[in-house]
Amino acid sequence: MFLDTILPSRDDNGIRPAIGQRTRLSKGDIAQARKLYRCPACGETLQESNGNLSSPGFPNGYPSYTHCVWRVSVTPGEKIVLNFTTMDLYKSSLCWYDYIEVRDGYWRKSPLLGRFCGDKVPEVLASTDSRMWIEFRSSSNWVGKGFAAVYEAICGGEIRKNEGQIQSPNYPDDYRPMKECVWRIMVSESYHVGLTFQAFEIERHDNCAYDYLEVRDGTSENSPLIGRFCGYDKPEDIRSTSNTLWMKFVSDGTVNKAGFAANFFKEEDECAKADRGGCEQRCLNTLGSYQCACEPGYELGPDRRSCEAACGGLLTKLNGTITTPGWPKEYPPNKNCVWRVVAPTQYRISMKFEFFELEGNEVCKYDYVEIWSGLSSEAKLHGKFCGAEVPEVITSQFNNMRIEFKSDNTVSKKGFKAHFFSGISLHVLSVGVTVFQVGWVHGG
Ligand SMILES: [Ca+2]
Ligand SMILES: [Ca+2]
Ligand SMILES: [Ca+2]
Repeated sequence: MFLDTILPSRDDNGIRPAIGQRTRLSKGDIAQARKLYRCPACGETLQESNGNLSSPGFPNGYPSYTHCVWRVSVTPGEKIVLNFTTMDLYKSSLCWYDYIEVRDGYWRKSPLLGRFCGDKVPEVLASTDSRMWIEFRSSSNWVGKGFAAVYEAICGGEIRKNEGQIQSPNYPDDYRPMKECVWRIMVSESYHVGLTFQAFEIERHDNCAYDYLEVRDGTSENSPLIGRFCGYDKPEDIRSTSNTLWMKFVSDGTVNKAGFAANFFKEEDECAKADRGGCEQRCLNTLGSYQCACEPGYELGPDRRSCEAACGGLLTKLNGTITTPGWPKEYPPNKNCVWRVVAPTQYRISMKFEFFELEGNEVCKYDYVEIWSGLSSEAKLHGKFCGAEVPEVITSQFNNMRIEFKSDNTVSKKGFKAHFFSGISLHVLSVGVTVFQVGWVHGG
């Protein structure tokens, strides 16, 4: 309970204006706040999806030295279309004295869409994004009408760009009911349109009868249907057959979700071009890019284009041959090959080099091969070899062997060719020394 002490006098209709913050900011509060923060004395921020604005005093002229700013802000993903319905300002050269300026953005330095005065009604203006800045200034005291305009938020539209993002209106907040947005995407000729979804949440229905996103392969609603999507699973990547893609988002009267966000971009099949993307062996086209690949037994080189012989691997046969990659040609630079030879327990593995030629001398700091007994960190190093001297036959301690070949980034030689043999070890001396002779007993 409170007791009125001071009351404003009644207005012309006999109603006392509300003061203080009883219901909302009063006209007096707003005028005070504007003065305090040096805001324009008129204009406002408009956030509805449509509305109107006009010069002070419209249609009975406007006072001199007036400054008004209107900021129109609609939901992200929509554009603003501004339509002047009346234009009657004092006319001057370059609209020097009285004018209205419309800018494509949220502030006074956004790109200028137009500066107007006189009595010619401007053409319809549209923003590229969801905000518009409208500024009115007068120097003269004009007895004409002033100006009036209406605006409307629209979604969708024609997009001629090679890449960009498309969102449902108001994304990532819920879309509004009863929306229909149509986008026509057009990228450079001879390309395709690629579309990938980052987020997707549209009211679910088995046949997408309520809300949906429809995508078609072409320029119109009669083009071949790629899909009608709803629910919470992101649709697969989409690729058009030509350079156009048609999209329509529809929401019904109830249940709104976050909507969708998708990137579009120009896509080409690099693998269909004459140089197949520079791939030496295989070319795999992807949306927005492509990859090279190699035939079995080969792997991609450091340039991700060429293929070089693969190397290393797990060998479980009792005997076989290993060679440096590219054998009998020079091995490639920057290779790291690891072979692991594993034989049954009781067996020992022996490695005999038939040919050996690596860059380097005793130090083996450029290219080298290392032979280890055992596969773990406790493995025993039998030797680190380089140069042109063929190493002696090496026999493993136990039933496995690890051969590691490394080449640095310059100077390549022919490499090596080596044979390995596995056999059961024989204890021939009473002290238990394991002696091994190549090919003694072949396991079976
Ligand atoms: Ca709905
Ligand atoms: Ca591609
Ligand atoms: Ca080298």
